[in-house]
Amino acid sequence: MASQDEGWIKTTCAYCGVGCGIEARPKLSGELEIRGDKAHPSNYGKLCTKGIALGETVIHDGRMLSPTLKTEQGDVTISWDEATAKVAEGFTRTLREHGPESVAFYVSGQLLTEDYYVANKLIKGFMGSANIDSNSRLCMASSVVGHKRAFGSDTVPICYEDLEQAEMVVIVGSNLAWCHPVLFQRLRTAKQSNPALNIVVIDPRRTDTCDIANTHLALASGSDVALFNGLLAHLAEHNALDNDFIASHTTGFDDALSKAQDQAAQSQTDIEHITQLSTAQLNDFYHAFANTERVVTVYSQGVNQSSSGSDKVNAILNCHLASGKIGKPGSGPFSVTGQPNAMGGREVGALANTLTAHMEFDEPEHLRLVSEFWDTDNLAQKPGLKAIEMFDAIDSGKIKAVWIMATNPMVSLPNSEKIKSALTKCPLVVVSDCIAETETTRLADIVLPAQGWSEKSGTVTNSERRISRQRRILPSPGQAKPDWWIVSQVAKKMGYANAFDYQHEGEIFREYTHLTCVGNEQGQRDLNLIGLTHLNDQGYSRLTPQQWPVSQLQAQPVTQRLFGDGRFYTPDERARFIGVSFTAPIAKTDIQTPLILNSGRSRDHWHTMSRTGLSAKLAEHASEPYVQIHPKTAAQFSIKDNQLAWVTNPQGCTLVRANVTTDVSPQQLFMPIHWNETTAKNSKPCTLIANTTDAISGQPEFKHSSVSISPFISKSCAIFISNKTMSLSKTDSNIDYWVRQKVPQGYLYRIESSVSVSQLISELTPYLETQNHRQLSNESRKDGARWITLDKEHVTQLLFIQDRFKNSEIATMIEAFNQPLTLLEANEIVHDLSVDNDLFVSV
Ligand SMILES: Nc1nc2c(c(=O)[nH]1)N[C@H]1C(S)=C(S)[C@@H](COP(=O)(O)OP(=O)(O)OC[C@H]3O[C@@H](n4cnc5c(=O)[nH]c(N)nc54)[C@H](O)[C@@H]3O)O[C@H]1N2
Ligand SMILES: Nc1nc2c(c(=O)[nH]1)N[C@H]1C(S)=C(S)[C@@H](COP(=O)(O)OP(=O)(O)OC[C@H]3O[C@@H](n4cnc5c(=O)[nH]c(N)nc54)[C@H](O)[C@@H]3O)O[C@H]1N2
Ligand code: SF4
Ligand SMILES: [Mo]
Repeated sequence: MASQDEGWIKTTCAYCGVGCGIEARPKLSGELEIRGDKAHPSNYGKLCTKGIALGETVIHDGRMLSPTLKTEQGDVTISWDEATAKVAEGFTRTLREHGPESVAFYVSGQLLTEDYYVANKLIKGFMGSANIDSNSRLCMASSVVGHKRAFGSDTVPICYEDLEQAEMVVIVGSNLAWCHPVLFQRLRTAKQSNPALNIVVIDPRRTDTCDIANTHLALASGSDVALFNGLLAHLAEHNALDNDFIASHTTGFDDALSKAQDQAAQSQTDIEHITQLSTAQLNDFYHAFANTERVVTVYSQGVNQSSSGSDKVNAILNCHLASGKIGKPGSGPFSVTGQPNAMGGREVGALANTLTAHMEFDEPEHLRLVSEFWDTDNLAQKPGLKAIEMFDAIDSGKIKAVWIMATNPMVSLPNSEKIKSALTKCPLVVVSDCIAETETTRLADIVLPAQGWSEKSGTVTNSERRISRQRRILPSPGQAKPDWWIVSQVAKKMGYANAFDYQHEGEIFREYTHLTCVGNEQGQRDLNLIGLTHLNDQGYSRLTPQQWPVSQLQAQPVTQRLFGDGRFYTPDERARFIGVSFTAPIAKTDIQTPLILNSGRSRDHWHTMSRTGLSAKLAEHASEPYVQIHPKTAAQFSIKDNQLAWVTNPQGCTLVRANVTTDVSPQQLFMPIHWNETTAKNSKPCTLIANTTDAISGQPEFKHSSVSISPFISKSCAIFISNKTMSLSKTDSNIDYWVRQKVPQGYLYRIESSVSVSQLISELTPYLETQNHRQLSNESRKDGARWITLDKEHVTQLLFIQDRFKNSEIATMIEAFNQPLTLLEANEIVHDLSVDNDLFVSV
């Protein structure tokens, strides 16, 4: 038996960009024990619910176990050798016949830096195409544009400590409490020890983040540019500018101010009108910002995922530059990253419009340096297509071969039907994932099993630019392989053996650190890892968290903020103000679609639920897809709390549970992004979201679609618990609604229908197991029918059908599930289920 402190392996959380350090230890049961790493400077031992539950999610339910060819006749298992040969042959042929514009990689912030680096090197360096984009396009692209426009580089200047050193923290379009919970805890603790810390939340919705806020500004959706332009004008008008900083370290101030003043001059009333905030609310906020020395502005998807996302970012950066609130302790703009390695992807350059290692396509010298470093004569010379353009090009047939890694675009890209049409038409769709059945793997020609968290090994970079190791802790199931290995095998088979002959992820990391130093001798670029270039395998294996730039390997975590010297990465080393003007979101409401749909995250689920969907504990917080709706709007549209409702627009429709709450404004609805066709019937907000984007960043406007809502009239309900997942298909027309929830030992399905109880019975009973199972049934109840399926001694299925269920009944069923028959017969549970035991018959 291991002692309290033996056997723990240090790694990093699988989820958000806070990048918490975790210690994990395998249990004999195959599960993992998890605890926070007290030595990690992101979290100092703290974890949130998702981090703590990681141990529950390393089960192998639903894992993809071997490379598979998807054919019309069904799935065919193939060897790695065959699979990588087929992928290599497919891409080689497409390149030969149609050129570099006909191929694409669509990758993800959930890849490790080593995976990302190799994928980017293969397509840009050797296939000669820059058609590689990441799901970071949906997430961080507007911030990248904002940073590059203002700073000349994609730099997050801040460190987490700044939140603790600030006197005011402005949180814009971020539900930090749910999405970056450990940072939120750090902020809450800072507020407890310094009650004077002023926290302002700017979000159309009331969220749990408001719990620690002094002020919540529920601005109109999409109006942030007007709000921050008003702030810039206020700073100028009230003598709150840092004129020395503006004069010595910036350019473009006059233009930015005049644009902001134009907005303010058409005047305060205009800003009030656009933002729907009162003069008092605006003035209080402006006054506090102007009169507080140390201010951090945290922002996230409420800013980035907008048709004016890039301008929103620069509107915020303008205010920090104008008041000199940057590069100083407790001060600065802070774009928090979403995925565990969103930052790493930006570093290696796995976006269509950047080259690599913070080098750019529009710098001939960078093209030369990278060609030389990779020893290639086929480096892509110009940017490729951004995610939305890429899927449009797949749909139009221009792109004929795509490789999707670690992302689920059928769920997460806007206009799901269009994505489906594109992937259905595309001659070659390769998908690398850990999970066999995702909406995207269903449309693949070849699927490749990747190692997941706890199996894979490499590095990730968090929101404060800190590089940490993710370490291998468990063996991987079946034939799952690291993503870098899969890409390298394909590269070798395409004829690039020399450039991809990696034996170990540490070699890739070392190569990447060297690349960050190329042409960077005078500190031309911020991203410089020279201090890590000498790491040998053992050093890599033991690597402790390092915040970049790394001039020297640090034994203890050190914290550094950037721009403290007022030097930026533009040619004249000055930051640039960018003049911005408010533009309204693209989707307009009208009589048919009078409401605005906002979408985002729920506390205990992660994206398309491939991992969090495996934890019974995490399923308890929100077990169904929902729509938040204001009581007035609910009354207007005849929708009752907890009733199912159709949310529709001409593009599509979804059916989700109404959650009537004053947290949203009367004009706005909010839907979570997590449920999709593998976990529910018809619940994806992306079905309703158009693929309109910010013109510069290409980031979709996920937070503002126009929709309508109407009640669903339910006549029958069922609760079906099974020890296996079931495929209730989208086409079962009488099952209008189903959603799957993980429960201990099985999966619970909530089902609702507009047909009668008896019709629903005939629809569902075919799903009962009969082979080698015994059934107890009670079909003569007035209000419905009940079945219990037994496998030897245990309940393996429970199916209850009636017109509605109380939550307490569902809780009792969950408890009864997978219990031995003797327990049922002891009557307690049978009694709780209010089933007359005599009525059970064995079949
Ligand atoms: N639990 C959980 N945590 C996660 C994730 C997850 O799936 N689950 N995903 C991770 C990822 S990849 C990301 S990118 C982050 C996202 O983290 P966040 O950006 O914090 O999350 P969201 O819920 O997408 O959106 C944040 C808020 O923006 C608000 N908003 C909408 N429109 C506007 C607007 O016009 N202006 C302003 N100011 N606000 C607006 C929404 O009401 C919402 O509350 O979370 C990360 N953390
Ligand atoms: N409506 C709406 N849509 C949104 C958003 C929104 O706010 N509203 N937010 C957007 C944002 S910010 C983001 S980041 C995206 C996220 O959207 P996605 O990236 O599509 O979501 P995930 O569920 O995280 O998909 C990751 C997939 O990769 C697999 N995977 C996990 N680890 C690995 C690995 O190591 N290797 C491989 N090969 N596979 C792996 C998982 O099983 C899963 O299927 O959604 C975007 N879409
Ligand atoms: S805050 Fe983010 S990184 Fe930290 S434990 Fe939670 S999900 Fe993981
Ligand atoms: Mo994200």
